Amino acid sequence: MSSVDAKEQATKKRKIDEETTQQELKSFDGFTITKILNENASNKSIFVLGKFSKDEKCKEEENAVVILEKTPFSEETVGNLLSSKMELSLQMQNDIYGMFTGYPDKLLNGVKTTVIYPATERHIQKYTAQNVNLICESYEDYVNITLPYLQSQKFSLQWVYNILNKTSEADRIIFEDEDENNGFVLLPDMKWDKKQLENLYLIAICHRKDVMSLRDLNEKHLPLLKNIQEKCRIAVKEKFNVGPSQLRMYVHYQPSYYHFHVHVTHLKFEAPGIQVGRAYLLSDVIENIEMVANYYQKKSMTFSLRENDGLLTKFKEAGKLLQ
Ligand code: M7G
Repeated sequence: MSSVDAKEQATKKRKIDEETTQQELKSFDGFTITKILNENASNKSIFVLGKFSKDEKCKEEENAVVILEKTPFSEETVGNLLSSKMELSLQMQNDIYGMFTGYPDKLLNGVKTTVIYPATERHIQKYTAQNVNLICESYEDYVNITLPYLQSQKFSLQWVYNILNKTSEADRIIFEDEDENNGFVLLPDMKWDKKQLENLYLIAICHRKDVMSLRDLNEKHLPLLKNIQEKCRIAVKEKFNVGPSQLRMYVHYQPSYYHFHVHVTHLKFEAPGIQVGRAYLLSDVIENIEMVANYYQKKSMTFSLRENDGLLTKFKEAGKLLQ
């Protein structure tokens, strides 16, 4: 067997091992917490670094990042919650005011649990609470600093290719346009548990593999961008009865994953990552390119980078920090 074949087989086996491990995970028995990476009281989430104990099915000594999030209430389930199945324990009573802790039925008490295993150092950095710094990147900086760094460091895109070639999440696809230039797959983002429409979060991933980010877009990509905009609007209206005026469609710069994709969220949802300096409305992107074909090869982009981000170090080394 050639060394390329052996490498391919080892990658395949590793992927199968990883998927088996995730599928067979039934509880956190044997999980040890190494560190709390971040916690957020307002959106009721916690980001934990840990390890699974020695188990044949789990790779010893490999890190796992676990994200726990309490999910919003919904009109459909609140009736079941306020029933005889909910046990109440009185915390305090004063006149007409009572404060209780309610213990709902376990089916109504799910916690959205995301497991990234094995987690790489970049995952750990991504989910660790850190100070952030504002960077102003000219196109020249992009070519000289950002691009070389990304080419050496970027996150694996295996999960994206698994979606595009239907080896993962095929049953979750909401819409697909198979065209190799302008086509894309629309499916629920990992951030959405599909329970409430108010926090609808979908992701449209384009089929073509030659667009890393906003920086690569020019007038040749207008048909792709317009196709995503138009067909996502139709698909979301048909599937979820959420109209275009209730949708926020945007791209991130910098994204975490450098294969072009568009975030599609409910307008009511203050999704993580919609802040200024990160999210760019798809409609603005289209219009900017219509006005100036090479807009994103001219425009300086301002974004924040976390303290431990290697890209920040590169900007610091180049003396490009805002003073
Ligand atoms: P991004 O702008 O590259 O980075 O978006 P962000 O994660 O910092 O926002 C990538 C999007 O893909 C995010 O909204 C993720 O939640 C989503 N995502 C990431 N992974 C690994 C998966 C996955 O395996 N499946 C799905 N459906 N979505 C994912």
